[in-house]
Amino acid sequence: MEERKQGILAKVNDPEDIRRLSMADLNLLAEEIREMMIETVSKRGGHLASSLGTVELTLALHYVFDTPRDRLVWDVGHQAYTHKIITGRKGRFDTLRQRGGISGFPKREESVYDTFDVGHSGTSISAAAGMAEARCLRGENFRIIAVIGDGAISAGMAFEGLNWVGDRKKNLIIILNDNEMCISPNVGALSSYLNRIMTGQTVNRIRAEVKTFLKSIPGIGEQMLKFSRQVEESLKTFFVPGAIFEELGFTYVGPLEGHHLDHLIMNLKNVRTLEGPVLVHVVTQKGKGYKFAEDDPLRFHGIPPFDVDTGETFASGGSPPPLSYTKVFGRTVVTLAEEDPRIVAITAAMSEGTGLDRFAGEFPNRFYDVGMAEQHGVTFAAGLATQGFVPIVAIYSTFIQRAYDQVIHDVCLQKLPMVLAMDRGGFVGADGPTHHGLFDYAFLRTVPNLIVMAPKDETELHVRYPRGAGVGVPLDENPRTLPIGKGEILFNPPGAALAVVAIGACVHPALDAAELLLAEGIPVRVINARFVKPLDGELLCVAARELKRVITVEENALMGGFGSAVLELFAEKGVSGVSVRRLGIPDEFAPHATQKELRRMYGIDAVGIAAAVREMWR
Ligand SMILES: Cc1ncc(C[n+]2csc(CCOP(=O)(O)OP(=O)(O)O)c2C)c(N)n1
Repeated sequence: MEERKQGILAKVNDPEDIRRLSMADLNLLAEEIREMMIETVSKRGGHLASSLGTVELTLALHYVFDTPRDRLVWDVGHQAYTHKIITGRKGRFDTLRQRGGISGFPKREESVYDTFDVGHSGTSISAAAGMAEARCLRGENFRIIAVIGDGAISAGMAFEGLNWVGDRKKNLIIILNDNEMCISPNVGALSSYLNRIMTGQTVNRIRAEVKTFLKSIPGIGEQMLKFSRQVEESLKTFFVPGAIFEELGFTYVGPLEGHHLDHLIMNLKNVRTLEGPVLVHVVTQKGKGYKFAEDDPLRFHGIPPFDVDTGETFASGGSPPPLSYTKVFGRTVVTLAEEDPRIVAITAAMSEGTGLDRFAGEFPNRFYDVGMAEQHGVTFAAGLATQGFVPIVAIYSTFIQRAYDQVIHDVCLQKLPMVLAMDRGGFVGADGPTHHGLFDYAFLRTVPNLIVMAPKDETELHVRYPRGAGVGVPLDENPRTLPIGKGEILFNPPGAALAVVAIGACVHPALDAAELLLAEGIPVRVINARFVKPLDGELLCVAARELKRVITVEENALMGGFGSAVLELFAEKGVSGVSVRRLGIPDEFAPHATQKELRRMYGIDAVGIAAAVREMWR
């Protein structure tokens, strides 16, 4: 049995091989793919539950459609592991999310089967729509299929895409992969609507209504009814309840059972023949086929390495790791909210990821999960702020990029009080370039009325903080108020003749570097800048004038980032004759690798900072 199973996946190198398989072998292949996925993710970590839920759907899509000629466009892309395995990357699947290995998301440079780079939600429909226009302009005739989850379709962009596609009437298929889950259970009116569809009540009611209506049309009605019954046989549910989508200009097909290959293949073959925009509603189960992931899809959404037999993640040996920034934030918000009833908290589908789940438990009436809708979340918070509430909006740095205009136009322009707590500031590690939070210093510091701060460790945690564990410093029982725009000198040995000015997660590595250097006879002053804006002008200008050599360190894009702000300050204040070197991320997208590897690569860990100091010291 084992040998036979291995045999099928071994024979599959691209979708052409799949199209030759019998239904029985396809089902075995699905099993083998699940095994490979579980095995690999248990070692590498990754988005297991979502990808387990799309095994049959992916096989059916590649079986029925002529990929790569037909374009398959994934939304978010975290559910595309089967797609990767059967499109020439089986042999490299073991390198998933590792430095130099394959990405956890579709990536055009990796394969011709990856039609669009993804990581953020809601892009598939618009990207597919662009491809559809290009196809028309060129007079070509391939199929385009966007695959989007019930969570991702709540993104504003997805609605914009639906609005466009329904109107343009071009051939385009949207597969709505509905597992009723976002990362946590899905929220929103559309999600409830899909839910009602799945109960089947609406299906039957509308079917009955349509049939009565058809029968009432003399002559033609009877014929249409007969025809529709035939089509219904194959499409299973022709008179469907997707009224919302139908009204928007789509032919709705579904709900289809997403784990029966024969049923999926038969229906997709019919869908392939339909003209105009089509929305196929496929019902899947997140975590399908692996008990632990089925039972706890939230934990297995994005999971670090784990034991396949128990489903448990591996505890790091030795003393317990420091608290994560996320945990510290989650606790602090609860403490603050106990004292201040004006505080409300908002997340965009990431209660657990941002640590707000604790707040949600304590203050359910003051907590809002707006779904994968960052723009809405920020402006919604602005609305609350106009009424005297103090919203704490917790969104990962990379996703706040989505709500840039809302931050400018709806919050800062109106001087509304709000805390934007940006988790995952800096490198995120294995999720890679779509998810690193490397631009926020640069794009936020230009906005008037905004204070931009990054804590050096968990005690200072406030506005933007990195992924992962804190430094391990003891937490202040009673958080102190930090004066706005004030930095601090942390290390100032006698004879210091160079200042390392660091911000956020780079402060502790700068201190470590300073200790290394002191042992070599190189005394440097270490400054924790704390604020990107307003900068502590006095502290920084005094250091520059006194020491004449300054190195800035940040885990952010150099262009327009913290170091640039320091240079602007020196220019404005007429500080001259000072050598400045900026350490950070140059003008490129950082790849996926561990946070440690990336900090090493970009020279912003203790070793890199020390090396930069030595060079300048000479
Ligand atoms: C703009 C944006 N916000 C948040 C996220 C984080 N995120 C990744 S997957 C996910 C849930 C996706 O749910 P769904 O689309 O239903 O797919 P499923 O995982 O259930 O298959 C979230 C919130 C993201 N990738 N992009």
